[in-house]
Amino acid sequence: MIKPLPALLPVLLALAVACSPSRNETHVGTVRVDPSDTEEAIIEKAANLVPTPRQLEAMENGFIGFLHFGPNTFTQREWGTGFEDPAVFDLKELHTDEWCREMKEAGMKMVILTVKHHDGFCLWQTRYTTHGIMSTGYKDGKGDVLRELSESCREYGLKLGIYLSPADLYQIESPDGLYGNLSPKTMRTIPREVEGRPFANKTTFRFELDDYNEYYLNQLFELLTEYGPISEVWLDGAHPKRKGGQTYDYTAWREVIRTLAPDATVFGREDVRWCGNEAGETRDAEFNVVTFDEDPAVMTAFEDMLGELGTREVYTSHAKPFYLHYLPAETDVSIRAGWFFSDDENQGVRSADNVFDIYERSVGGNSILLLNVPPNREGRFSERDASVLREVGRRIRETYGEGCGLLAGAKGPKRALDGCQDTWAKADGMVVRLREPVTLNRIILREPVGSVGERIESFAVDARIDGRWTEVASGTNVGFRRIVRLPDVTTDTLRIRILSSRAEPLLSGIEAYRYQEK
Ligand code: OTN
Repeated sequence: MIKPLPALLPVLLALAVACSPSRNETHVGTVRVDPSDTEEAIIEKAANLVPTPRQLEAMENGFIGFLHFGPNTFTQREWGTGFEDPAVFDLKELHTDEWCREMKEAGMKMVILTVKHHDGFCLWQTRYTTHGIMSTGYKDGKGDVLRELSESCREYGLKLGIYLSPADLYQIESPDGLYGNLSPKTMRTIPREVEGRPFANKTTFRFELDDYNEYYLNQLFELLTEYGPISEVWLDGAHPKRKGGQTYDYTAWREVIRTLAPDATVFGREDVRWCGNEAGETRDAEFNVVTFDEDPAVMTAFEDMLGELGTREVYTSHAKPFYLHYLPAETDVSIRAGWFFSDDENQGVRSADNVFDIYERSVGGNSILLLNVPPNREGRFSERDASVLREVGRRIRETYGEGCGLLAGAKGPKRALDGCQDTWAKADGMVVRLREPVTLNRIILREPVGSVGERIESFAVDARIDGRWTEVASGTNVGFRRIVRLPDVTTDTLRIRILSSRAEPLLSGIEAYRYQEK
């Protein structure tokens, strides 16, 4: 068992001169590398590339939740076929308040619901198909899972995101299905009017579209205008089956999303990328400045980004011209063996130790943790999942507390607030003096990525022990947030050494904590 922790350890940060070194030219989101750029110029561009405000907010959210729910919950399958009778979604009760309470308590800032998974079944009252909750017995066909979730999110102060699967097996397999039906592209108005179901939002769009892209955009319009603010649009890259050479008109999707939900990040395209696995694995160095052959602002197809990303070697061996693009990784992983709830006897559930470890490596490794907690057939979280969430939330709170925690009692320096990227100091040789000797085993470092860029490639931390400097930890990059885990060390002075960086290394935050396992 874990004992309650002592209060946050007070550490003095010797940012006596919270200086603001002169800025290089920064670029927001994307910068082009020209054939004439030397290796030095490329590295300088990478070191001065900052995220968009949307991306910065996504990094600040840090820990967010995923809800896979639908016919698969009842059929106990991971991948539906599209042939399911909607009635298999035999929901009798729905406890979205409980989902939100548990996710909030775990420390999550947003929840993303699979409003439509690959099977094509819709969890909201869409106007454009009957393959969904309107054809089930839940509330006599009047129920709306997204509506209930959006109300609970509002009550619990959680942001809301939607997963609207681009793949759609119902539309692929049905005789009159729209996916890959070889329909010609013609000018169409989004949203398409449906008699008796007017829209309060009077925005309209005109695009040249085929049937499936029109269907997808009509649904996006409903989701982005009728359920309150949507903070993330999750575009899965999975393709269970393809038909008829169907393509996705992402240029139109992007315009609709940016117009109706300008603050929403788009997963799987130019705002947030897949980390590359679904097992909670993280890279030792997750650099978020990645490369593209084309300008991602106009790209329509985004391949999964796997393997080594964002290193000097990748930049300098890339064929020119190319684009450097800020693209944070989202580490998506399920608390259960599988994305959907199956059963409580045989389906493995990750331990709190395991989830907390993933949390520290992902949120503390310059990425975002998207943890899936699938509701069960009673419309609740299984107690096995909920107890893990509670324990993880307790460890996060008791170890890291609320907010930034740049440590109380600092003499002179400004407090670098969580997410505040405006104050920074030179990182190399930075000395942190504690008010008294303390025992610590966690250090958080932050770079001012929002205003300067990601620069640090490797660092070491020294502690003064018995009057001598001793190296107690080392690591790779820092970025938005690096959680450094080290054995218990008792000291009254810490020193940061930067071993390698792409430009002048700066820190906007340093914090120290003690995690107690027992
Ligand atoms: O079979 N798959 O489609 C698959 C198997 C294992 C791991 C991932 C996938 S699909 C993959 O899912 C990601 C989200 O977890 C992203 O959406 C990727 O774009 C997609 O390729």
